[in-house]
Amino acid sequence: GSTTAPANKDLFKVNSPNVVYTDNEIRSKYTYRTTLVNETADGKFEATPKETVYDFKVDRKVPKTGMMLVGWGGNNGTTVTAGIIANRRGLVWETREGPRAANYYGSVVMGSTVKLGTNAKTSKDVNIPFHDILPMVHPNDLVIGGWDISGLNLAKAMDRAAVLEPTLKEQVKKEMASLVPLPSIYYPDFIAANQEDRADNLLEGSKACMEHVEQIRKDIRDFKVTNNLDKVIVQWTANTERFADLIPGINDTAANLMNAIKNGHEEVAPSTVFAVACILEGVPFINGSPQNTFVPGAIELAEKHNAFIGGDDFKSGQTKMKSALVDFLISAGIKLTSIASYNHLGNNDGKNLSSQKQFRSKEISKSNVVDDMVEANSVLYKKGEHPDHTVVIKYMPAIGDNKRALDEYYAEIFMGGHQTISIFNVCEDSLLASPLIIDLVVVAEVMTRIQWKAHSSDGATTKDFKNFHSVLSILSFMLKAPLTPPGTPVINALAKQRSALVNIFKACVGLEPENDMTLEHKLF
Ligand code: NAI
Ligand code: DG6
Repeated sequence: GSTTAPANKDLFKVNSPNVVYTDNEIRSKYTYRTTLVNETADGKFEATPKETVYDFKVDRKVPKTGMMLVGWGGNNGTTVTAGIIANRRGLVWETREGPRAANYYGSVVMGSTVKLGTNAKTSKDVNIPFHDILPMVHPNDLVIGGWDISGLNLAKAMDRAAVLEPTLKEQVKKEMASLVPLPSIYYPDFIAANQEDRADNLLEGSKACMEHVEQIRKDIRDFKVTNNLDKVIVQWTANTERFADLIPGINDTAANLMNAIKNGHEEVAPSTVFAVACILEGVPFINGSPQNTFVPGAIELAEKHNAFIGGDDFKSGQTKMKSALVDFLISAGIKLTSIASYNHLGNNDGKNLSSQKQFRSKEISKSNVVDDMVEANSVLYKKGEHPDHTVVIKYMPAIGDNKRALDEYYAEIFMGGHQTISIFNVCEDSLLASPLIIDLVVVAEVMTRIQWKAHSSDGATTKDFKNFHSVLSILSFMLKAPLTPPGTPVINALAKQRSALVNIFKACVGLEPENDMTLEHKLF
């Protein structure tokens, strides 16, 4: 059954005629202010402020939510599961540096704060946990399940991953051992051949078919019923697949994709079969890997079914730094001219990526992450001009999950000078990715409870509330190659991604975006 967030649990209440709280909903009327620009005949611009009034409606009932992971038995899958169990039980474990307690560091939802406003008496900023902006699922309450082509129970899989301290593993071992991944679909051509020896937990058949789609749908329904859940969110944290070829008549439209699955076409990837199953089941599906799971036909299918999708590829260490640092350099007026990014890692992800086609998927998602920032600065870069950018990944088994990311940023500064920034980033890969898995689930779940209406200029509104677009670009902060609604721009700059996330949530409670002007401290 559902659990209702009682009104008195809310950390704050907005005092405004534009915001109404009922037992079940928060309703806000929000004026969205933008600027429309016209280019004039003499090559100049005319900028016109524009206002659009929206009604937002947020369902306050926080549902009992399940998180199903594809690739549950991998490093991310086992680490996020053990991490949630440890948090739920408030575990403390010994390390050589002393005791450590469970936390959600690295999760924007659980670990960061948002400025609510300025204290009326002291004029100081009042910051609240991100998790309190809107009613949200607490990660401790997530019921976890999923699939893996490897049948090891989660305790053994956690040992295989070699990520967590033995003293922590010991405390979660019993519970982890009771968790066993469901059999999954395995089309060997899509992941590296070196993964074959772990593929022992398989549904029959080695290419796409409707039986696979139906089995995944049934697994989701069964999980929901068994655990008495209101909602399920599915996330792909399985191996990186190769890109699927885009073939007219096969994966270009929703109808063609469905036919391709029915006919067992070899270019339909397992991740796309999972996406299709989730879309048909009305369950949000998020892709944490770089491959093109969301072929055009899958996106169209999601739009048709009003189902939510998000992707691609968790943005955890090197790329997160890049999307902050490049934004800083270019917005500081410094001309970045090259980025060299080297990685070596020794986990199973690295082993899979040692195969050329799978590496290519990752190379693409890691390489396109500065385009928007470069394109936005026509002072530094001519049309079509780009910094050089190279991405290298090597498999080094000995270092396990402790990925090394070495970056050199080379830039041109004042009067022909140069600035070289070298970064040596030791990213404990799965410990950075696991909180992102949580953020993606929590934010995607909130998005299933937000609806909107627009007012036309004469004040009339559309009759019915609508969902946000099927493609949840609001998830971009957590993703390297953000999927956006067809025809809309991709934003990679980290600060902008966070602003979009925070300000959309604030708009839902009728609050203005944080503009950082702090005039109250400047004009008196
Ligand atoms: P992993 O290799 O430890 O885990 C992947 C799991 O997926 C394995 O247990 C494998 O047996 C399973 N698997 C493969 N194909 C499957 C299928 N068709 N159905 C069900 N299970 C399947 O990798 P890890 O480190 O957990 O990463 C998972 C994915 O997340 C990779 O694609 C990786 O590139 C991506 N990623 C990881 C980041 C990180 O920091 N750890 C960051 C960004 C992306
Ligand atoms: C080496 O780059 C392996 C990859 O799977 C990365 O560890 C992962 O994609 C995280 O990438 P980033 O660039 O966000 O650190």
